[in-house]
Amino acid sequence: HAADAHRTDLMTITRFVLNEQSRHPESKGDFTILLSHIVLGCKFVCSAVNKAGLAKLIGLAGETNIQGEEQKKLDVLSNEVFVKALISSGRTCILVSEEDEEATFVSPSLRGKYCVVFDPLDGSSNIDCGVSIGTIFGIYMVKNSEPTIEDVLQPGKDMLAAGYCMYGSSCMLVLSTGNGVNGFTLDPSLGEFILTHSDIKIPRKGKIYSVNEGNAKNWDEPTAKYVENCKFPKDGSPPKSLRYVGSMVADVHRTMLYGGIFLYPADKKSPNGKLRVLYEVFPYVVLGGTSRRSGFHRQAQGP
Ligand code: AHM
Ligand code: MG
Repeated sequence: HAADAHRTDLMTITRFVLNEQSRHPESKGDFTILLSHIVLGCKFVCSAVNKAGLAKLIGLAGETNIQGEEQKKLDVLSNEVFVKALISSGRTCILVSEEDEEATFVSPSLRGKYCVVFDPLDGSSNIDCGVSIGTIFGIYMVKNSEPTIEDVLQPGKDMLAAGYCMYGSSCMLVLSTGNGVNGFTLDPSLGEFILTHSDIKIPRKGKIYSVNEGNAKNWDEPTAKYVENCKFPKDGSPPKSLRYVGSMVADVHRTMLYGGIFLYPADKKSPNGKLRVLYEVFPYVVLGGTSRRSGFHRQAQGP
């Protein structure tokens, strides 16, 4: 029975990536190994997030990151977990983390061909109150045999793969290798991410807008007008609903599933916008570019 197949023939994320990889006969499995280390990091952070209260992990670690924000213990822990998991995969050469001021160059003996940019625990303002937070990552291929900083200063469209893990009411990992977007939910009893949302497409129309409206006084005119029109539509359509978690991973995840718009516009306070382009925005260029209803797909150049 088909119903039985659903329960007994599980598409784990590893199986899924191995299937994808078989379409690239030249591949040696390096990407699968890298991904399994990212998955380990996500599971570790998920477990730490769930136990945060219990394990007294919450609280300030007394450190400040490059953006001048106070780091929470969970941020520090998540960063360490990902850095160690990525280095030990033996498949990375440069790591760029939101929590580290400088890029990490992996020592030659452990070096591989992938560069990983990531925000280990995004949504820092939501850690202490147990609201959804997440990890965002993007993967580039190193260009030359000797890695340089140029290798991580590549356009978002050149990322080979990107994804995020949301530590929410369930733990979900959403991944794209440039050919569709797929979502996997962690089954805690198995410790495996299982394919639950295949080929995610952003609905063409949505009824939700998502923005920090507390910043409205600093917006420029077009942004203010746009948001005003969400609330008081000129064409007589019903007003949109406002949803704003304040964790980009959660706000964008909802937008991918329900449609609508998420925005963090530049304003007088942050003229370049608040979100950091390399590890908070580019990964979503990959995910968004490949999950549009229009059927637009990035050229599959994946691992
Ligand atoms: P963080 O890296 O310190 O967590 O900041 C990024 C977060 C995003 O997840 C979210 O979209 C945004 O900051 C929320 O900012 P604000 O609190 O200004 O609305
Ligand atoms: Mg962040």
